[in-house]
Amino acid sequence: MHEVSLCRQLAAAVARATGGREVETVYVDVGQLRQVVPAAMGFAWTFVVKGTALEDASLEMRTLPAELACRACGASSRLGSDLGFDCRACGSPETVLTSGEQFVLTAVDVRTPPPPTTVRPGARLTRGKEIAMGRFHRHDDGTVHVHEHDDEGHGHEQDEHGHDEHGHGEHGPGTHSHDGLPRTGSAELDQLIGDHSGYGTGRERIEILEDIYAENDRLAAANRRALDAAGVRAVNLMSSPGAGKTTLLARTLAALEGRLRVGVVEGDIETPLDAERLAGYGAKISLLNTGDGFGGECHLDAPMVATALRGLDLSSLDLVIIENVGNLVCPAEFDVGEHRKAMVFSITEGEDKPLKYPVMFRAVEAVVLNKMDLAPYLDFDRALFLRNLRAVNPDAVVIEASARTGAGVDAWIDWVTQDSRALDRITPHG
Ligand SMILES: Nc1nc2c(ncn2[C@@H]2O[C@H](COP(=O)(O)OP(=O)(O)OP(=O)(O)O)[C@@H](O)[C@H]2O)c(=O)[nH]1
Ligand SMILES: [Zn+2]
Ligand SMILES: [Zn+2]
Ligand SMILES: [Zn+2]
Ligand SMILES: [Zn+2]
Repeated sequence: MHEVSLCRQLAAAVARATGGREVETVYVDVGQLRQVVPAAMGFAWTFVVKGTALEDASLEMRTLPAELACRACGASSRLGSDLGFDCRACGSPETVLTSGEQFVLTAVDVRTPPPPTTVRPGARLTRGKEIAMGRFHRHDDGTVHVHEHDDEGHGHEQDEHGHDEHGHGEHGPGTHSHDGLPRTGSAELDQLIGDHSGYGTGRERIEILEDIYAENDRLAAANRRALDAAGVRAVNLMSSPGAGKTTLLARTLAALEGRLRVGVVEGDIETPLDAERLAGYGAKISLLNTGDGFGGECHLDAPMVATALRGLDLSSLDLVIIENVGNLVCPAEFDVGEHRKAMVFSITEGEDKPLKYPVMFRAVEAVVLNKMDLAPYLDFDRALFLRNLRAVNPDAVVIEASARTGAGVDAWIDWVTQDSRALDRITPHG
């Protein structure tokens, strides 16, 4: 499940940011186009943190709507439920996404340790090591004092309980009560009424703003540098399960054998089956079983591909094709260091898929419309599919093919080899 993988990365980021402190709440902002289901996210979080130091940490997720800015008229608008990317104001397709793809760890609440020294309740200190939110905390004026706030947490930044109004800067020991009870004039009684007596731990909010994809993107850039240094072009090939990636790759390798030095990164959840189907064409295959130490991911990410690339001698290759895990959701979200993304779409999948999986269909430069040999037996509406595709991706190259019969595969081979340095060694087709 997509959410499990995201929660794993999130948990790692939280652990990095909090250094083993006890975490109460994790706050994330998730863009609408990340296609994260809040309930599934909550379930995945519970599953991922079970038995870890984050076991008791709860997850607060906020969904941010997708927003478009129009290059033609300047208007900004929200993506509608139909997920069309045209400007709502003027209808222009020249829009850029300004929000909706975030996945950001914004903050965590951690438990703060009890105050290091015994502090007389209500005592006014001038120095505090910790900006804490709880009984022992510091205010903007630098005052540190100890008193009880309601246990459900409060934000001094948001001024939820109105410190400004009651002026912590001015008051002396034991002269205020947060719960609105009248002062008795007796410091001792005020202490009791206001329950300023405890020295429990408090809560501190740590602002983080870490893009969960940032770590992946750094490694993707490193992969790309390694490929570039070796003069190798890389294509990330994606699709839903069974659309025909491996069948198309087998034909591709057969056609390029002896003409272009090809390496394949084969991403598969559990089995070596796809890799075995690609053996015998002279290509180097690096198998990545994502169930193998990577926790059964539903996509390839940059660290996995970095591992796989180490299994290929890049200096002896011209082109690397990465067969991603069959999945229309998250593979598109992870830059693995490729130069171009393409997808195989089987005409058995239904014309509505571009609208249901816009992130995938937007991410690619080429769509292979596969299993065209089945067209006579299906009621696939090609024009409707193309209309839906154009609504989310006006520029993608569409290649109609049958990986089974080989029809149209030449056009795909032209596309996939088009900027490989050894292109001049390829004899023209036909
Ligand atoms: N009729 C027809 N069947 C095809 C075509 N391409 C692939 N298939 C069949 O579709 C099934 C899945 O093909 P694969 O190549 O394994 O698909 P895949 O995308 O690699 O699948 P995963 O790696 O499991 O996601 C196989 O039975 C193929 O023989 C095609 O053009 N026409
Ligand atoms: Zn507009
Ligand atoms: Zn206070
Ligand atoms: Zn496959
Ligand atoms: Zn995934």
